[in-house]
Amino acid sequence: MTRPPLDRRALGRELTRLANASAADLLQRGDPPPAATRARRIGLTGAPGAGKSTLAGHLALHRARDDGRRVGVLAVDPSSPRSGGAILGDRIRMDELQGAIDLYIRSIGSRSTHDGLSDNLPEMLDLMDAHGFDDVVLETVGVGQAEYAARVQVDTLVLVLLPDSGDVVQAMKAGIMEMADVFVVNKADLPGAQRMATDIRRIAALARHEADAWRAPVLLTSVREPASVALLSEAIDQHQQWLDDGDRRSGAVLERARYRLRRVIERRVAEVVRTFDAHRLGEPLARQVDAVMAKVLSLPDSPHQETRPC
Ligand SMILES: Nc1nc2c(ncn2[C@@H]2O[C@H](COP(=O)(O)OP(=O)(O)OP(=O)(O)O)[C@@H](O)[C@H]2O)c(=O)[nH]1
Ligand SMILES: [Mg+2]
Repeated sequence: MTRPPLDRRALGRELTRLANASAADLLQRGDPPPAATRARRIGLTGAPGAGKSTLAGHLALHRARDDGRRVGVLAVDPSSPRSGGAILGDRIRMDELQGAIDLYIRSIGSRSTHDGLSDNLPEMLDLMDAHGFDDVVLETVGVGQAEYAARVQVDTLVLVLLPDSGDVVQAMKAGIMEMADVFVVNKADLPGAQRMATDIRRIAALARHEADAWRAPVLLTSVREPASVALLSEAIDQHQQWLDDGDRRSGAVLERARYRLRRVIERRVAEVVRTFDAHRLGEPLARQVDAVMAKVLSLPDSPHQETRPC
């Protein structure tokens, strides 16, 4: 392999810059359109405390160490001290290994978005591609619209559920069951895991499938059982293979591009409206829209202060 070594400092610096960039900054950067996605994008989503960070860490470690892949983990941290602590704890243990294997872990704030994802995640994922990652594992907390946003960004979405919780009912209500490519009943060392897996299999069997459709497997995982993490990794590879076999990636790529375009426009408009002159709010609506759109297109003088989380 002739891949250049991972430049962690440069990557860290660029991710920080992106994490702090407003929509106006992004538009002004004038990045070229991204080349074809290279890394396999794996999403882990689920309720707070489901064990996503721990599982993401172990999955990444397995793929980097046993499969010799360059793996990055981006954990979108909804700024809760709990998740921050957990991912940090994992990182400290993994740092010891990071010299020997190609593993990079980074937690990023969710900033102003309400969808549980970082604003500039598409750009961050492109950056990971540019740094030669084979896999990017993305952790997002399942709140509200987070699943759709996560669904769009990744190739394989893993839904992480806790045994004996109301997670399945919640997921069904939110329509997430249909979005998942792999179901995981995590913390399978706790009671109730097997029964929950059986319930999910029953629910999943009710869904109608085309003959060649992907059937989401239901797995039991626990950090105390390394073989369970290896099985999850295999299931992810099988799903990726299924995507390749049927040339099924192109639709998702277009959907991703549309989502990104919509998000940057929405954010840019929000930036301008936030600082729109209060005196003008009494004017006819069409005039206000004209004024806002003119500003949207002209791009601002001081984009940074406009996007602090509100
Ligand atoms: N028993 C058991 N506990 C686990 C397992 N995996 C994680 N935990 C514990 O569950 C707690 C939450 O783990 P996290 O990995 O931080 O969960 P998370 O889903 O990332 O949490 P948020 O990011 O806050 O939503 C921690 O105390 C972990 O030690 C497991 O397989 N079994
Ligand atoms: Mg977490």
